[in-house]
Formats: sequence, structure tokens, C-alpha cells
Amino acid sequence: MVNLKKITKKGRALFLAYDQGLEHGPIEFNDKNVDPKQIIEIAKKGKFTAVIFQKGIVEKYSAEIKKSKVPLIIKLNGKTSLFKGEPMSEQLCTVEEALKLGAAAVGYTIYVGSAHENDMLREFEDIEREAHAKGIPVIAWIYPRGKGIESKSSSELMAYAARVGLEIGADIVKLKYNGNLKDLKWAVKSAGKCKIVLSGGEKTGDSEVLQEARDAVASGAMGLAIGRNVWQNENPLKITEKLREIIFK
Ligand code: FBP
Repeated sequence: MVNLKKITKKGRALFLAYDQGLEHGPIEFNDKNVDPKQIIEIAKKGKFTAVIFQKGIVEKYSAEIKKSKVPLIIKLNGKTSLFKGEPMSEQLCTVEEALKLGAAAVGYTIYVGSAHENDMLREFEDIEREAHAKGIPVIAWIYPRGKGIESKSSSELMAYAARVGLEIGADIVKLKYNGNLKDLKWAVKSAGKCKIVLSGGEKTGDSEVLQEARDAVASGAMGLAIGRNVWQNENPLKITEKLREIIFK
């Protein structure tokens, strides 16, 4: 198994995700978070165990990222919200490029259930093989979407996503939490030795975010890979401090 030490602390993870500019557009941003430098500051001052960017941001802000010393996860594929049709996320960056840019780990999204699932699984396997040959961890964002998931329950899909991660060779799977702790515990169990982190989702209240962090810990998940609920928060460092108390206590 590859070593996750570079992107974790005490076996737990708190990743700051900032690929929403591509995935959703600058509609997610305001004056306090539109500049990637602001996110690097939050990642540094908030002592995140890693920060997640697409390669373009890493290329343009490499000096600031290096100076911050926050470990870097580069997302290798992505899509915009403008494309309509069965979900597909194309590879935009190679493992080699990511390593040259200083990545400590790489990430890739797979929409299981999509008509394009095969393409993403195949692309993921190439990435996984290369990343593991070079000794770096692979994080799979596994989001069930598309035609294939109609009539399936959220609990079934969450556990399925977790299990897919284990079976395709991911070191960490990033899941969207359905809010039910019993379901999450089953998903974590289904992932076996593959670790789980939860995404934060759309901006909600502080108490909901903190509850998600508590549920992550209670379920045996590794932590959070969270974006909007931190950098859209009125006080990103204050909410981060509370998250840290829960995740690393
Ligand atoms: P958030 O915590 O802001 O939800 O970020 C998690 C994340 O997986 C991002 O990495 C990604 O940009 C976004 O959610 C994708 O969300 P969706 O696919 O639901 O639009």
C-alpha cells in the first residue's frame, strides 16, 4: 500500500478542495475567495493536510503553493457544469505533469452509473498504475450519476461507490454523504482498507458541517475533503479550527 503520511495527520485527513471554479464556475466565488492566493492562505493558516487544485492553478501559483508548504493534491480530470448529457469527466493532466508540479497525490472523478463509466474506469486504471508505480496515492471522487442509478437508494449507492474504490485500487475514496450515519458506517465497512473522505457539498450552516465531521469520525472515515463550506464561510479559519478539533482530537 502506498504511504498516505504526506497528506494526513495521525491517520486523519482534512483536505481543502478548490476545483469548483471549473466544476461550477465563478458563481461559487466572492471577493474573499475568488483569488487562489486566498485559498492557499486558508489552507496554510488552517493547517489543512492537503489542498486540491486543478493543474492550471498550480502552474500559475506554484510559488505561493511551495511557500505555503501545504501538501498538494492535483485533480487530473474535470468538466464544466455547462456540458449537458451523460456525465463524463475528461483527463486534463497526466500523473507525470502532476509530479513535476509537486503533487503529493492525484485525484480523479468517476461517475459510476454514467453511460461513460467505462471510459472513466479505463482512464483511472492507467492513472492508478502509473501513480502507484511512482509511489503516490490516488484519490477517487466516486459519484454515482447518470442513467444507471435511477431507482437505486442513496445508501446503496454510497456503499457501492466506496466498494468500487477498493476494487479499482484507489487509496482514498471521496464520497458524498447522504446524512445517515448507519449508511455511512456500512459504506466505510464496504471500502475495507481503502480510506474514505467526505465531500462538504453546498454551503450549509456551521452546525450541519460540524455534524458531518463528527459522523465522519464516528463512521471510521478518514476525514473530509471539503471546499465551499470552508471558503464560503464568513470565517473560514474559525470553522476550520472547529473541524480540526473534531477530526484530529
Ligand atoms: P465541496 O466540499 O465544495 O462540495 O467540494 C467537493 C467537490 O467534490 C469538489 O471537489 C468538486 O468541485 C465538487 O464537489 C463537485 O460537486 P458536484 O459534482 O456535485 O457539482
